[in-house]
Amino acid sequence: VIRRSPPKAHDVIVQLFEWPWESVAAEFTGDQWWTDYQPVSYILTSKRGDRTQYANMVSTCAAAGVGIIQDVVMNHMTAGSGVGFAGSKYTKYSYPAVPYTSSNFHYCAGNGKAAGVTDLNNVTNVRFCELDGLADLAQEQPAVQDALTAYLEDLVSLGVSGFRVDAAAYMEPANLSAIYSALSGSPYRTQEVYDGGASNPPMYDTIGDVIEFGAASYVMQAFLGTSGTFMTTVSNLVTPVPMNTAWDLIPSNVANFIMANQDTERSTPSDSLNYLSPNNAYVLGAIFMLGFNYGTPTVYSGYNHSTYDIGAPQDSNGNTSPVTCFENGWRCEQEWIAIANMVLYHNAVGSAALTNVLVGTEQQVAFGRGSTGFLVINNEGNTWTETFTTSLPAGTYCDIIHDTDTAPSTCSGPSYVVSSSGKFTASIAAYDALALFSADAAADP
Ligand code: LAG
Ligand code: CA
Repeated sequence: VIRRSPPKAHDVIVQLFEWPWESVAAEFTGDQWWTDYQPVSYILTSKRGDRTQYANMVSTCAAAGVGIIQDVVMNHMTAGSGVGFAGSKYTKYSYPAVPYTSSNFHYCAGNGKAAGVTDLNNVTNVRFCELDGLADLAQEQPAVQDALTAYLEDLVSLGVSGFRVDAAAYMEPANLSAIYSALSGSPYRTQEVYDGGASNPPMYDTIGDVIEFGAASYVMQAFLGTSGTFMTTVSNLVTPVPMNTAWDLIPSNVANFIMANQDTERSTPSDSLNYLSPNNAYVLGAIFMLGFNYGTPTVYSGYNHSTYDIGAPQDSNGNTSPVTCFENGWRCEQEWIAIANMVLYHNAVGSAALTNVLVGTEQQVAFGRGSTGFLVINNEGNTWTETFTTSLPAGTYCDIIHDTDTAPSTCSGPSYVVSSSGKFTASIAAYDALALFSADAAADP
C-alpha cells in the first residue's frame, strides 16, 4: 500500500523530470521569511551573503549613486533556541556571539518573568513586554546600547547610508536617540511606528523619519474605492491644506510614504494594496505615491507568496537564490516601466507644489507639479477623455507610463502636444494613468 492519504485527498503527482536531489529537496522546503526578524548575533553573514559580499554591495551601489538603507532589528532577539546561519549557538535570553546574557532583557511581569505585548494603549506594556514572544532587549542598559551602537557603527563603517529601524515603537525614543547620536555622521533612519497606539509617530519624528502606515491605508482605500470621496479629497490637498493636515498624518518632511511593505502586503485584512489587488490598483497606488508631494516614498519590491510564511526561493544550503526578475515569483517593482519612470518624474518635480488639480468623478484625479510634471489617474471602469490644463511649457511630451523604456531621451510610447496655453487632450483607459514631465528638469537623469 503506497497511498498514505485517503483516496483523492492528496493524490496529485508532480513529475520533476531530471531534477537533481538537492533541487527536489529545496523545492519542498523554504524557511519562513520572518526568521530574519529574530537575530542571534550581529555577524554580517546570512542567507543573503557574507560580510565581503555585503561590503561589495554597499561600495558598488555607492559608486552608482545609490545608498543602502539597512533594516536593523534592535528591539529583540529570538523566541526560541538553536544555531544561527553564521553558526552562533543561542537560547532565548542568551546570545554568546554578541554577547547578551539573561540580565540584558526586559521581564515586564517582574521577578524575572516575561509577558507579551498585549495592550497597544499602554506605552510601558508596548516597550517593556515581548513582541510576539521575542526576547525584549533592555536598551536602557549601557551594555545593550553599546552592542547596538557597535552593530550600527560597523554598518556605517562599511558605507551604509541609513537604517530602517524595525519595531521602533517597541523601544523608547530616548534610547534610540542615544544610539543614533553615538554614530559617525548622521545616517538616515526611517522608524517603524504604527499609528494610533500609545507609542506613536509624533513621539519619534524628531529623531528620524517615521514610516507612515496611515498613508498606505489611505491609498488602499482610495484605489479600492472603499472610501468614495478620497480621490476628491486629493483635490483639496493643494497648499495650504497639506496631506498631513487633511489626512491626519505626520508632517511631510519627516514622513516615509509607503504604499506597501512585507507586513502590509501579507496582512489579513489588508493594511495596504498588494500585488493581488484588482484593477491595477497596486501599480496605480505606486504611481500616485511617486507623483504626489508627500514624504519620502518607498518603492516596495517583493516576491509572490502563496502563504504568509513562505520565504524567498532558496538553495539546499538555505542561501537565498539569486534574484531572477519576473521569474520564480520575483516581482522587481523597481523595474516596472511605469514605476521606474515615475521615480524619474519624482526626482524631476522635486518639492514643487500641486498645480492644476482637476477632479473628474471621485475616482478620477489629475494634478501637475509646477511647470515640470503632470499626472492623470483614472481609477474608474470607463475611459476618461478630457482636455487638461497644465503649467507645462508648450511642447511634445512622452507619456512615461506607456513608454517601453526608461531613457528620458527616447519615447517609444504615445506622446502628447501641450499647447502654448498649457492644454492637451487625452483619453485615459479604465484603471490606467498618464504622466508627462520635462526630463530636462530631472535632477538625476
Ligand atoms: C516588525 N514590525 O514591528 C516587522 O516589520 C515584522 O515583519 C516583524 O514580524 C516584527 N517587527 C518583529 O521583528 C515578523 C513576522 C512575524 C514573526 C516575527 C518574528 O511578521 O510573523 O513572528 O517577524 O520572526 C513569528 C510568528 C509568531 C511567533 C514569533 C516568535 O509568526 O507567531 O510568535 O515568530 O516565534
Ligand atoms: Ca521593547
